[in-house]
Amino acid sequence: MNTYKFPEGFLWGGATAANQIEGGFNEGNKGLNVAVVLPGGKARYDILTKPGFDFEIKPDQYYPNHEAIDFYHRYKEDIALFAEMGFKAFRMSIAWTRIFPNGDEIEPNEEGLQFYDRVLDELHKHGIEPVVTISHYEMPLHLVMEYGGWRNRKVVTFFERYANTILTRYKDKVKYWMTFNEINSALVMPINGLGFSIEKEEDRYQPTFQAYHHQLVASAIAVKACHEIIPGSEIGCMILFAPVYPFDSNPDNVLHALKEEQIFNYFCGDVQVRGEYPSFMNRYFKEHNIQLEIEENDLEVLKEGTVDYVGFSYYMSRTEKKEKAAEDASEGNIIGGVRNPFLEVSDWGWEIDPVGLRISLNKLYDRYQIPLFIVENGLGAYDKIEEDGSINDDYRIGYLQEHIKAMGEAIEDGVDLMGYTSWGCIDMVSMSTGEFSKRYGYIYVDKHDDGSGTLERIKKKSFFWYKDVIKTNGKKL
Ligand code: BGP
Repeated sequence: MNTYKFPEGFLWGGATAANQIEGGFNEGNKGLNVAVVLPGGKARYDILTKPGFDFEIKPDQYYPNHEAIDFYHRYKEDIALFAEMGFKAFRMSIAWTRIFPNGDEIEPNEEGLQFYDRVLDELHKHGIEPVVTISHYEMPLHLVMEYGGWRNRKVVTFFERYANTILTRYKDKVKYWMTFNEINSALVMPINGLGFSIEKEEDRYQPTFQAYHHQLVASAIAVKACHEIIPGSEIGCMILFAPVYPFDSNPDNVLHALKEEQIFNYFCGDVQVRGEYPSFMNRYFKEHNIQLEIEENDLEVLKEGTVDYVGFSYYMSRTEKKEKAAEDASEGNIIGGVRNPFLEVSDWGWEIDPVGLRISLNKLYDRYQIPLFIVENGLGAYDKIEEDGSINDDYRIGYLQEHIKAMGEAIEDGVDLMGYTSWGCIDMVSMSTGEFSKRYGYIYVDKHDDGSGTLERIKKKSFFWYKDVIKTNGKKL
C-alpha cells in the first residue's frame, strides 16, 4: 500500500468520445461529422485542406472502422463492464450530429436525444456519474462545408442552440459537463477543433484566432446556460496540456519555452477561467497581424461565462529549442518540439513522462486556483492475446501506476484534483491515426485496422488492477 491520500469522492473512471466508440455513424438520423467521415488522421487533413473541399463523400471513404466498437448497440454491455471495475465517473461526448444532423436545423433530432437518454439512464442504473463533453472533435460536416467551420460567426448560434438543447434535456441526468475537447489543439490539429485548415502556414493566424474567438464566446455562452439551466452543475474547459521544457539553460531557450507554454497551454484556459484575453496575447496578435472582430457583448459574455474546473488531457511533455532543432521530436509526438533524451517513448513515439504530469498539475493549479480534473491520460500500445486468452498488459499497468503516483504527489503538493478518467477505458478508434491497433483500454475489443473482428470484449490484466485501485481509492497501485 502507498501513502497517497486521494480525496473522498474522487472521480475515478474512464474516458471516451462518441466518434471513437459509437459507430452507428448514420443510424437514428445522425448526420456526418468531420471525425468519422474520412479514413485516418492524415487522409482526413489532406482532403479537407484542398481548396473548396473538392471531394465527394463515397462509402469507401468512411473509416474502415466506421462502426467503431459499436457502442451504439452495445452500450449496456460496456457500461456493465465499467461498473464491474467500480467506475465512479464515465466521460463521454454527445455527438452534435445525433442531435442536429447538419448542425443548422432549428428542431433537434428526437431519435438522437433518446439514444443518450438510454445511455445516461444505464450509467445511473449502475451508479456511475456521467461527465459529458459537449463537443469532442465532432463538428457536423455540413457546418464545415457550408459555413467554413468556426470561422463563421453563425456557428456560435448553432452551437448555442445545440448546447441549450442537451443541457435542458439532460438537466436531471448530468451534473458534470465540459465544453470543447482540447480547445487549444487547433494550433496543431485545426481540422478537429475548428473545422477547417489553411493550405499555407503563414496564412493561418488570422482565421485561426478569429475562429478561436467564436469558439471561446460559444464556450462562455454554454457555461452561462449550464449554470442557469442546471443549478449545482459543474462545467469545465478542456485543454490538451503538455508542460514545455527548455532544451537547456540558455535563457533564449528558456524564454522560447515560456512563450510556447503561454500560447499553447495557457491562452484558451486563461480566457475560459479568468474571463478575458491574457495580456501576452496583445503582443502575439500584433506580431501575427491578427485583428479580431469582437462583437459588442462578447467581452462581457467571456467575463460571465467562466468555468468551474479545469479539465485537461495529459499524454506527454514537450522540449523546445529556439533554433530549429537538429533532431525533431519523435514523429509520433503530435505537438512537436525536440526529442527529450531522458524519456522513453511509446509504440507510437509519444514520450512517457509521469513527472511531467506532476509538473502540469502544479502549474495549472498555481495559475488558476480552481479544481483540476484529468479527463484523459493513458498508453496507446499493441496488445497481444496469449494462448490461454489472457492479455497481460503490464506495460499499461506500469504507465498508469507511475502517472497515478504523480497525481498523489501533486495532491500532497497542495493541488485540488477532483478526478481521473483515464483515456480509452475500452479499446476504440485512434483519433490521430484512425487505427485500432493503438489500444488504450482495460477492455480489449476484437476489431482490427482492416475492419475485421468480432467486436468481442475481453478483460485485460489492467481491468482487474484498476478495479483494485478504485476500490482502495488509490491506496493499492
Ligand atoms: C486526444 C483526444 C482523444 C484521444 C487521445 C489519444 O487528443 O482528445 O480523443 O484520441 O488524444 O489519441 P490517439 O487516439 O490518437 O492515440
